[in-house]
Amino acid sequence: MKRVIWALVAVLAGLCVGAHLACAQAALAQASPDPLAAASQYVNAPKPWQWWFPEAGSPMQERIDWLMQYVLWIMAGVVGFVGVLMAYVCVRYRAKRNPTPSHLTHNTLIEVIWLVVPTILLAVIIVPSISLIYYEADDSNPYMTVTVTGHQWYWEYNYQSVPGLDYTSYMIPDDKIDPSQGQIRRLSVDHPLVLPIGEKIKFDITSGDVLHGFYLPSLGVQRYAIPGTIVTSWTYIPKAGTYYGQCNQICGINHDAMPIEIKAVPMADYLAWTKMAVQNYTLNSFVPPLSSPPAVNEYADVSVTK
Ligand SMILES: [Cu+2]
Repeated sequence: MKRVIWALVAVLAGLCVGAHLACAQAALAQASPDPLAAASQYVNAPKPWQWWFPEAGSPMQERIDWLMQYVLWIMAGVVGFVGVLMAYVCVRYRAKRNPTPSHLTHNTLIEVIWLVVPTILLAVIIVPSISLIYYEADDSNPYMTVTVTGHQWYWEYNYQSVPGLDYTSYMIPDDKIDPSQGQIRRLSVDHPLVLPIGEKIKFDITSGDVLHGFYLPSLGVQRYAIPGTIVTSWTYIPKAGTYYGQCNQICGINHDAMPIEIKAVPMADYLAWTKMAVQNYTLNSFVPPLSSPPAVNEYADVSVTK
């Protein structure tokens, strides 16, 4: 009897493994020939004369947008109310119209109101603020983790769940930008950070030299990259597309030349891309044509030498 049970368990385990493999293969089979093609359908880049936040590309940025407007309207109400009150008092109680001023110094009702109302306002601001801080800090149970290392002046991405996948990402110099390929001056890079959509992705952020800033405005991520320590953050991108960020901690002469480009693609494409990237992107063993930035930043140098 025991043998029969063990045999059944073995058959079931075999079926499970087989099903998993079949799933993985099916996912790979769905991948399009260019694994990054899906990312060009939607481009979340800054627009000329843009003055508002970028379109939110993650739930975190949606919540930041919401909280910003929520607090903004409360502030607008307070400023408006105080402004109108000041104007009224200035006009109504000016010396000409009110030659004998009142000597009243206390009014219990007003004093209670001006303590209680701001307390209520602070309470309705602090509850969603603290809740958002906790939400941002919760990087538990990610699907995958990428170690992001800032260097002078490029980014390095190490995929912890894909052995050997560790590569550098350099800005494409201005004279090599090809707009017909969808490349954007000062934002496009040679090797973007590729992430699957619909999964929680954790970032372990650090630096190899000086302070950098890993800043992804449309995803609501902003963390310092600090030498010798790891600061974490996370994202979840529902929509396939291309998202941009920049180093936002002044880190030296080419600080402006280390943008972040993220290609968010469906899982099947992501898996297909990792296979390709492991073979081609290994750090220090693959020197792509554009991976080395110019020895000096022409623009920065011009301003320095002038
Ligand atoms: Cu930097």
